[in-house]
Amino acid sequence: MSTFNWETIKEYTDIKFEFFEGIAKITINRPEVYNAFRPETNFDMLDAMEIARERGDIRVVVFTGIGDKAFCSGGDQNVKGVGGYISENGVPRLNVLDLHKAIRSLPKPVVAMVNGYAIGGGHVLHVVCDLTIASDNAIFGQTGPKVGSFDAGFGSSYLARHVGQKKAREIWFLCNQYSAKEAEDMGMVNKVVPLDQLEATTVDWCRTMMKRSPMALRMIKRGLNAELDGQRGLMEFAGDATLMYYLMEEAQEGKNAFLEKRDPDFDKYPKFP
Ligand code: S0N
Repeated sequence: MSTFNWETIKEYTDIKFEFFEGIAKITINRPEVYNAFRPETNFDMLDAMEIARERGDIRVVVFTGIGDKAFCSGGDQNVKGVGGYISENGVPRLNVLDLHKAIRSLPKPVVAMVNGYAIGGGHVLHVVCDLTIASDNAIFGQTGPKVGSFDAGFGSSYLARHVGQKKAREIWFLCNQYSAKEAEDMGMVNKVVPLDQLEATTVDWCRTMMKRSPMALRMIKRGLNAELDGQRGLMEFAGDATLMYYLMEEAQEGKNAFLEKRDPDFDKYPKFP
């Protein structure tokens, strides 16, 4: 039971999407399968992420799972078919990858609030988030090579940035499970707290981030992503540099001169060393 007054932003079948004081919370709501995701769950989360991107009053996004058993247990094995997870219209998909891209791309911090098992694709989900806060009952691990799947994308390469190459290989090759404390010691969890303090701690961290400069956080996220994301990461970083340029009078002068059919006067703007 939450002590915070979360308001529903939009109703979905597979998730809850709520708002409280600048924080948008996406809760996977499939307790019967330990919050495993199916294609429709990912479509719901993608739609929520689009709203979170557009709404200026949403400053931080939190991912979690319903209940106290699981954050997310990965892809729903009941709908796994040939070529992917079978969506309601019969099409096989791996659209969780679109969610990973949306989390990386969102120009706001994304926090995984891990309240139980973070397993398989659920483990990848927390890895992809910017920060992870876990309850002391949380359990982490990959299962892919045991159940016929793998994530050689962010789920491996970004994980290796957190825990190092040897440990990342151990996590994937052995498919062992790790306690929250072990995950924290490895560097893939920021903080571990008792379950009854998980949401309050997460809200506290979000409130702290919301006191910081949003543009500074945005650029830090872009810079940290760019190191791993190649040309796409550089493009997102460059896009935000362009955004900041558009905010300068120097850029306005170029546009105004064009509209006023005159030569632009860029001499009047400071030239920094
Ligand atoms: C989580 C585990 C360890 C919990 O064990 P425990 O406590 O013994 O509970 P169970 O009785 O096993 O589970 C409770 C109920 O929940 C159902 N359930 C659990 N997980 C799933 C699931 N993933 N799909 C469907 N149902 C699930 C159980 O069946 C049980 O239901 P009832 O009570 O009706 O019997 C344990 O449950 C466990 O190991 N779960 C499976 C974890 C797993 O293997 N997940 C899938 C891993 N693969 C992926 O996630 C795919 C990822 C992927 O394909 C990918 C590929 C490329 C790029 C990215 C990805 C990506 O997703 O990231």
